[in-house]
Amino acid sequence: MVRDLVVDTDATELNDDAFALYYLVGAGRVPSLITTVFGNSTARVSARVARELTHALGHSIPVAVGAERPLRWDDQQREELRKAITSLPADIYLASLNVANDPFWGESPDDGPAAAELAAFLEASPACDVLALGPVTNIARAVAMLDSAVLSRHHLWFSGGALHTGNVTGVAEFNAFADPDALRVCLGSAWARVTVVPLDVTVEPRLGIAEVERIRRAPTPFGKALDDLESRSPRGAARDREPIWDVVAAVLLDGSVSATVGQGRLTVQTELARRGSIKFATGFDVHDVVTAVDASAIVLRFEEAVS
Ligand SMILES: [Ca+2]
Repeated sequence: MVRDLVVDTDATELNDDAFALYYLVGAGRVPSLITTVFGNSTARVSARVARELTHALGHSIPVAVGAERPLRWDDQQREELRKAITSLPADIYLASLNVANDPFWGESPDDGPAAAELAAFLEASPACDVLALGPVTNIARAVAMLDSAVLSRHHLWFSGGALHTGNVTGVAEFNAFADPDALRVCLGSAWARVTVVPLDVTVEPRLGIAEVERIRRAPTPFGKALDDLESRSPRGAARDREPIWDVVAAVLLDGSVSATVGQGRLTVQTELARRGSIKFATGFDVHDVVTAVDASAIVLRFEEAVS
């Protein structure tokens, strides 16, 4: 039986989420539903990107707009978080959480219906992989609408968290930092399995210069899009492109490349000082955490699927 797939994403034009969507469709693992969330941009922008991208690939996949803000978002939360973010170094990537981003901190539109649509899909599906590529706000909301018996048929994959070094603060990765309360809900729910693919491994595979030069010449929608990106935003002769973070989780979910996985229990900190930091305790069989990957096998598999 082919398992269903839902992708929850904060895609922007040709970022790593978009790469992951190109990969999944190219690999024949077409999502039945895409839900979008704030993070790299707004949930609404991500939905537009996901629609355009999947149309370009010849698929008409339902795309539902989701949360524009984290789960816990009262005045006090917002002001404390804004203060904490203001004190971070200026070169930290904060995307929609940047304090200069009015739509996020001010009066942005209401959340879309993604959580309810995800819950309805999971209710009906016999077995589904839910691939979380952004903050997990929509998924936490969907979890709250479902019985344990429904959740226990499904597998959650989360691209994010950092076991050692974060990319927003010294301890926190972006997706975990953006909504640690939602991540706590998701980690504590009755999924058949939860697999976490942390920053520690998602930073490893990189598209080298040779791969980029080959892929951009491929007569595929991704090849054309990458060629366009290369023309608009050149890397400079001696640099590869950035890591392909979310692609790593997508490739591992696909099962064609294996990885080293540790069993244990993951917990996430929600208080401001250590917001989004995760701790992994071994000796439990609660969560699977990917601790090592074959970076070149992942890049090769990606290239095959999108070329
Ligand atoms: Ca993402």
